[in-house]
Amino acid sequence: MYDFDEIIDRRHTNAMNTDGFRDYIFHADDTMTFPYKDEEFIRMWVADMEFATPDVVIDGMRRRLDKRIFGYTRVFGSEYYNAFSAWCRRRYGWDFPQEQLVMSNGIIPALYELVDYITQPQEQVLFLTPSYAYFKYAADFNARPCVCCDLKDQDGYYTVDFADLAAKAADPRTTLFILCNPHNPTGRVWRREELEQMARIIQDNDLWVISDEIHCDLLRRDQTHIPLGKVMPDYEKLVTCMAPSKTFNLAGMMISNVIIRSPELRRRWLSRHYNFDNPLSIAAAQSAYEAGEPWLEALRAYLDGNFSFTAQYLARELPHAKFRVSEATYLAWVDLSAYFAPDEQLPLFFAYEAGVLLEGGNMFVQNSDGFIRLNLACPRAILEEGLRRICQAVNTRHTGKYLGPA
Ligand code: LCS
Repeated sequence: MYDFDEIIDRRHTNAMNTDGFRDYIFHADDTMTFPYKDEEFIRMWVADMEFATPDVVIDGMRRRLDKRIFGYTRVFGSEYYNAFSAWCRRRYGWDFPQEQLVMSNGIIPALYELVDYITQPQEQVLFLTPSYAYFKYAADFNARPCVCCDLKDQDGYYTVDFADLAAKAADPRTTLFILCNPHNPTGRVWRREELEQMARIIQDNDLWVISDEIHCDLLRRDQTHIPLGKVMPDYEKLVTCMAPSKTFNLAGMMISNVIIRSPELRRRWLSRHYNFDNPLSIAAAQSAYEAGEPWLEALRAYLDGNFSFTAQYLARELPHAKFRVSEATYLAWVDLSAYFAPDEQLPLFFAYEAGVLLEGGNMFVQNSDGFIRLNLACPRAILEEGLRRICQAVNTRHTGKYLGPA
């Protein structure tokens, strides 16, 4: 019914994925050359998908196109709220009042603003590492220091070092904790007990918390997402971010949901935020929440298949790689430290030696040396070719070297 094996040509669409990699991954311009033509790369980097957005979403945009006028637009009334809140109730058993919902042209811009609105200069922002780098950039942008709490890696299963988190949260300079729930890049779905422990630390230290739940719809089928808001039902200093962008491959539409409990923070947001939304994006997001669920369930099944395929492939071809299927996201987090020195520029190695674009190492702030992150949201045939090239490049380089027991 849905064809996730279809290979779609993304050239000439101004896609970051195809045209923006030199700048984003390598901080280079068009003069940077590779032994591969751009169209020969297997692209497993930025977190968008190689799958078409569902037809119901495109139909929603088409209905809006047919209205023919695209003047200044904002989410008014209850239709959008009804669609999105019903989604949260249905899927997460979680609810929030309409007045708490504000819109943003993306979660990154929301993080940049929220750090400004919430913290004072000298106050510091706490998050778990490895981390999606924009948590750090949001602090840097506002000239706020960061404090990082390294996750513990137990055979590829990441857990929170609660003693360290509690100590860093207790520092009086720490006033904001940004939680990635579920976690990019490790793919962890935080269990209820873990969220409860984090909640206690947040409460004990009276911290603000932003729970970035952008990946919450994309879980393996045996996993369940718990919004932090459900664990902290009465905590006012909580902001929750969710979006249709990852779920339905709509990142370029730039629409996301920010749920702000504190009336004071909401007032600050509404007085300073440039509050307009794209009319096509509203139509896309609303249609997705109203009618996109069957497609999402099929997508999740396909992604589960891509993860098991990857696990089998790596176990067979790269026995010293450590990999555990991510509980959430379409991102695989692979430990190649048996094969590479900690300071190796892994994205550069794989671009030159394998013709694969991926992210890795210090692109995830810290506690990430020797790791690569592979975007598995692509047709199986592309995934297979990407893995083949990655394994071949690593094995070619290491022919004859003893790497220790698998
Ligand atoms: N928050 C997290 C945790 C993300 O992983 C991403 C996208 C965003 C926010 C971006 O939100 P937006 O502004 O698009 O609404 N993650 C990406 C990544 O890991 N690579 O490319 C994008």
